[in-house]
Amino acid sequence: EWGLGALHREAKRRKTCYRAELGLTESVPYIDSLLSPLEFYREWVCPNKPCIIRNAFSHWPALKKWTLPYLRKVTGAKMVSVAVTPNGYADAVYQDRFVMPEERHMLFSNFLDIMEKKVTSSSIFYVQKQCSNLTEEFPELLGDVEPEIPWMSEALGKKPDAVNFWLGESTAVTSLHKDHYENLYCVISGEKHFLLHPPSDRPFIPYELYLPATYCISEDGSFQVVDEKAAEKVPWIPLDPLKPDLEQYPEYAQARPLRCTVKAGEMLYLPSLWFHHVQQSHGCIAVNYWYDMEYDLKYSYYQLLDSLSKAVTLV
Ligand SMILES: O=C(O)CCC(=O)C(=O)O
Repeated sequence: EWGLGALHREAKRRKTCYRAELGLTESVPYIDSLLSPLEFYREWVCPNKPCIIRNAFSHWPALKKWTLPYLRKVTGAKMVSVAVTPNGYADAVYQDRFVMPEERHMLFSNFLDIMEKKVTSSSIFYVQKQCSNLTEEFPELLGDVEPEIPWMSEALGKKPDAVNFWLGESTAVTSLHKDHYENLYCVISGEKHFLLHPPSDRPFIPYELYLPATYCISEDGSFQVVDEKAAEKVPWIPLDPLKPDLEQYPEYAQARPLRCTVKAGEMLYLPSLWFHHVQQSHGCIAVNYWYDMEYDLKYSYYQLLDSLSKAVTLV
């Protein structure tokens, strides 16, 4: 007999089946031994499933060597790009704009003074330039890691598009977004806290169009949000998954975030098109490898889901 209770149970069962069919789990699984490139491709890349790999880079000198004093000794005298914001949010929605950080060129040793709390500032600093900044701005450090992850390059048949270096304050947050990369995210020291959504959660995640702007610091030290000239609007996610506004975005209640902490010595495989929001412990050091995704059927289906989600929002 199909009473309301039975209908609810059936709906719940179907939802569970659909999540299981998509290979979605309640938590991010750990793997301890390194698989062959083919096995890794078959078991994780193809099904687009995240995992945390232990001991994937235990041979890197960086794990022992990279302390803040060591980084100061090796690269302290160099000018590097640092994202500076008043609130810790670079590339995020603020005051109805998509606001990018002030990109400050500064001596790395001055940045380290802030990280080591030798100098205080009301601004928030994060080395997070995603243009292969490890190879471009910190080549001295490359020998302590690897220019690519050999088994991933073999699995995907390509080299990484970017190798990025991340170091920042605990108040620096990366807002919810997704990338078209297969991402191998390696934590060297400290920890990163990821909140993840599978691409299939797209219908529940709001996007809106925003004029792009940049934080600019004035002489008195206050920040202004300055519009980019003649720029097109940017689609971005206005929702903060840590305190979602369910009155404004009720669909988000149906999304199922997965949370995981990636500790020093661990590598997160973050598949392409997964939404991620990232926080960190103070002074966390990380390196990640972005491999361009295959624009295959998975991508086409995601594009279809994206178009359908937009169409439903417009109705
Ligand atoms: O570590 C972070 O703050 C952000 C990482 C990220 O967004 C990425 O690797 O795509």
